[in-house]
Amino acid sequence: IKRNAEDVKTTKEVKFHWFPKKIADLDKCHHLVTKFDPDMDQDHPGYTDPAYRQRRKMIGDIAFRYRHGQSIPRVEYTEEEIGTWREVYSTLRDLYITHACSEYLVALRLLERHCGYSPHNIPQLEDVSCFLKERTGFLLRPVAGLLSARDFLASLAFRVFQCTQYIRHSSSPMHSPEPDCVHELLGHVPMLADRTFAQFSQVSGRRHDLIFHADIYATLSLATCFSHQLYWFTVEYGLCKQNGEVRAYGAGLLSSYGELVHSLSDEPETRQFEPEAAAVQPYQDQTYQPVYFVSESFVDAKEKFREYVSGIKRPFSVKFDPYTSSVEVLDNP
Ligand code: HBI
Ligand code: FE
Repeated sequence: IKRNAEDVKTTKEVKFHWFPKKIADLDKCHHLVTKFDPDMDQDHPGYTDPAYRQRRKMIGDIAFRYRHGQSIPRVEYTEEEIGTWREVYSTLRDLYITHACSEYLVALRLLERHCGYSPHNIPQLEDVSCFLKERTGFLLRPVAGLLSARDFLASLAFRVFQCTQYIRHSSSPMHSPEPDCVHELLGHVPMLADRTFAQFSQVSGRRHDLIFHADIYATLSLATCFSHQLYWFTVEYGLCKQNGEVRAYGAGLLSSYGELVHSLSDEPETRQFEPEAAAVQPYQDQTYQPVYFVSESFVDAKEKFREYVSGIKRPFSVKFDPYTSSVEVLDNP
C-alpha cells in the first residue's frame, strides 16, 4: 500500500518521530551536539580564546540564517585562518600520494583545478557545492557545528552534505575535537565527488532514516547504533584495497595526519569489511581507532551494505524520488 507523507503523519504521528520528507525540510534539521565545541569543551584549543569563539559564532550565524535554495554566503578568511589551512593542506597533500585511495586523488586534482583548492586558499562552500552538483548531484549547506547524527544522516538521504564553514584553532592545525572545514573539505568532499561513493553515502543516510525515526520497536534502538557504527567504520574510517595495497577512503582519516599514518601502519588491527561485524564494533571518538575495516572495493562495500540493509526488519520504508528530491513513505510488505 502506498501512502503519502501526510497520511503517515496523521495516522502514525504518535509512533514516529518527525523526519524530513522533502529537501526544504532540511531547514529544520539543525540540531547541534555541543559537547566538543569551544564554548563547552574545556579541552578545545579555542576554549580560552574569546576572539576565536566570537569568530566561530559569527561564521555559525551564516548557517543559522541559511535556508534551502539560497546560495551560500562567502566568508572572507583571515590571514591566520588561511595560515592554519595552509599548514594542514601542505602536510596532508604529501601524505595522500601514498595513503589515499585513487578516487580521492582524482577528485582532489579536480577540486584544485575548479574549486580553488590550494594551500593558499580556503575553498568557498558555494563553489564546492556547484561543483559537486555537477559531478554527483550532492549539495552542500552550511551548518554551525557538530550536527546530531540523526539530522546529519537524514540530510545525506537527500544528497545534501551539511558542512561547517569555520576552521580549527591556529594553535592546533593537525587536530580538531569537532568537525571543521578542514575535516569536511579535505575529508568528505573529495569522496562525495566520486560517483560510486556518493551513492553509498546516500544509501547509508536513507537507511538511517528508516531506522532512527522508528524507535517504537524495541530492537530498533539497537539498530540505530548499528547504523551509526556502520557509518563510522566506512564513511569516516574506512580502508579499501587498491592494486594490492591498502588505502584510506574514510574522511576522519583523510583529514587527520596522525590517524592517517596510524591506520596504515602495523599498529592497528584490520579486518575484512562485513557490515554485520562493523555494525557491532565499538568505536573511539577520543583517540585513534584500534580496529579498521578494509573493503575489497567501493562497489563491493556498496553491495554488501545494500544486502545488509535489505535484511533489516522495519515498520515502513522510504523511497527517494530524485526528480522532486522528496521521499515517499511506503508500508512494508
Ligand atoms: N556534523 N558538521 C558535521 N560534520 C560531520 O562530519 C558530522 C556531523 N555530525 C555527525 C557526523 N558527522 C557523523 O560522524 C555521525 O555521527 C553520523
Ligand atoms: Fe565526518
